[in-house]
Amino acid sequence: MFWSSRSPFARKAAMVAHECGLFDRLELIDVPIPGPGPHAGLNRATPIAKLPTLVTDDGLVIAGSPTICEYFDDLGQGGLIPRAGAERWRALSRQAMADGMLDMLLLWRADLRRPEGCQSARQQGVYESRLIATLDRFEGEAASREGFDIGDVATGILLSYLDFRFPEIDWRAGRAGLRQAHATFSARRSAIDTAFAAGA
Ligand SMILES: N[C@@H](CCC(=O)N[C@@H](CS)C(=O)NCC(=O)O)C(=O)O
Repeated sequence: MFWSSRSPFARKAAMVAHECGLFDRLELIDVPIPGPGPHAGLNRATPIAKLPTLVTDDGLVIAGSPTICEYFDDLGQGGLIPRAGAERWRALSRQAMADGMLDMLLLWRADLRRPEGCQSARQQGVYESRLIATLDRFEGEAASREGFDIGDVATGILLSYLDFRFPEIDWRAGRAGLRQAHATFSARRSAIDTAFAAGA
């Protein structure tokens, strides 16, 4: 699997592999982001060159973290993605919301790295208000959450990414439910073994 220890989407896929008992069978190919140039292996596997991308021993290319997570859950019978009913759509939608927020955080971070005059304060304000609303939604649901599914993996990674790349955002303040849920998430073996590593 093409991945980076700094990519939240790659971490989600790696964590799901771990939860499904497949982590030891994964060969992780580190792709620096931003890299010095195109990565030949990744570009050969997928024209959009996104992390994570999985190539199976049979040569099947599986693109996008939700698809890769589903593949692992299916193969390893991890039970992280409910098979049917409202539970399935709830879990997948929570994953989609956390992933969508992560997409915004990547854009926010890219904007923050532009020279000051080229940044968009208005757009950053939009990212911030959506982040607050999303975290408040997750906080509202935290007390009634049971079990551990793909939505919990994605939410845990979103919160870890905030700690990793936006340490100035005190998302724990006033969100005791999420704070507790994240402490439990962070103690899982799969979270420890796939933790973000500092770097560029
Ligand atoms: N929707 C995709 C998003 C993947 C994504 O944005 N990956 C980032 C790393 S976190 C990436 O590959 N960035 C490099 C680039 O876009 O050139 C997924 O869930 O896998």
